[in-house]
Amino acid sequence: MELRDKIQKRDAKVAIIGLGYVGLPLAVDAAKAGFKVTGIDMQDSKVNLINNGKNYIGDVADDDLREVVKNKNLQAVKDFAIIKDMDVIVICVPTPLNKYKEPNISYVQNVSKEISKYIKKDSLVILESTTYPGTTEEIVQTEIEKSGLKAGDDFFLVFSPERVDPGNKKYKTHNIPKVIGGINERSSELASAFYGSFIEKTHIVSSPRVAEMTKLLENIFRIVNISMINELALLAGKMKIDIWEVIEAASTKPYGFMPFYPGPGLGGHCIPIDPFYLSWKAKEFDFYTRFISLAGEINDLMPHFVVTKVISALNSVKKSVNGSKILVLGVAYKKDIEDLRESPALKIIKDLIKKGADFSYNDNYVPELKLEDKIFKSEKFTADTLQKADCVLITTDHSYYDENLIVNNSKLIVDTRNVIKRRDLNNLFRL
Ligand code: SAJ
Repeated sequence: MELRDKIQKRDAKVAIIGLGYVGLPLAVDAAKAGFKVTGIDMQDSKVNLINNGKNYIGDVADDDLREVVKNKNLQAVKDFAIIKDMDVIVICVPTPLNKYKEPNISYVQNVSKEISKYIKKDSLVILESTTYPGTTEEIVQTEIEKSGLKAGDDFFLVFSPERVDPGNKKYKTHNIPKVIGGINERSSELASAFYGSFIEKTHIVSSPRVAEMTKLLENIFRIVNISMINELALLAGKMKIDIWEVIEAASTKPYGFMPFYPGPGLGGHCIPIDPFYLSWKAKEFDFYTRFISLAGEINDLMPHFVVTKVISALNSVKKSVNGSKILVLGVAYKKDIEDLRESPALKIIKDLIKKGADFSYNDNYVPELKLEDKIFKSEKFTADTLQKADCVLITTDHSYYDENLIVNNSKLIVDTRNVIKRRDLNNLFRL
């Protein structure tokens, strides 16, 4: 098997299409494993940064990127023509939703068309972008077979879901098992040989659809459980029960329980997005995925609920949002990362500004914030900054937030992330 030998010997030339938070870590890891990797991205900025050894993804080590660029194991281009020399082609482009929460599969479609123009015989194509079951065969295979090559014989085709947990210090590309679903056994074996050269474990399933569904199950599991705990948090609040204490107690159960935590809403580029790829596809089968829809509704409500919490907090000291100085602590969608995508903090901030709040924020991971047509700069996290605010709203639990500093210097605190563990404060309003 020529391609298999090339992979074993690291002679296979690898193209990674889409150099974002999935594609760049993968490109660097494959390059570190000894493959000659060419990243393809439509953005000049990304291509230039990479070719100058400049990193822009938090989960990639600057030195690693610099090293593989310096030793010429990684380069970036914009032009798809390079595909004609490639043996392994991995698609890591976005699969977003449009404003009606319907899949926008155009990036995958367009890239598949480009690959079809240049693909050579006996190459391996892998789709990593999270999508609905059927995409690999209905979109990628259909487009690439327009080249005249037959999937499974003339080229090999696999779906292998990306599994990236931004900011996770323990689980990186190399130690997160890789699920692989090929359109035939040879496809799966080749993908397993490729990933197996820099990922500790691979897990082969019987088809791309199983692999596509696996990824969706992982993320639907999260969105449903996060929305469930958000709903219980709303109820517990009304019942004057501390939901955080309840979760801590339930977590003592050594089996059959996994803690999820209430929050200001659901951010990130995966959990609020991916499940709606399945609910959309399900309609083709006259099937309505009610858990996903309900989860989406509850999570979408949380930012509004947080704004009402701020209103209640200010009301308790006879103040209105209008004209009050509100300091938001944390705008990233989760702790200790810089990513703003779908961040619930942004929805909350826009609503507060619309209500007349005098808004400022601190987020050491996000030095400046562009909202509508204004640019805000992150304030220093100091006693002075806290004292100036009429109300401090904690929306992201970055590790650097010091509970005592906040408690000792804030007039009012709305805490959506259980940063303030003390329960004896009458100026503290919590989820
Ligand atoms: N969140 C809660 N309560 C929780 C957990 C999360 O409110 O108990 C919120 C977070 O604050 C965040 C959002 O949900 O706004 C999503 O958080 P997440 O922990 O699911 O992390 P993501 O979206 O950055 O990455 C996830 C991966 N994370 C984990 O498994 C912990 C994983 O689900 C996927 O590998 C990845 O998305 C992906 O690429 O799909």
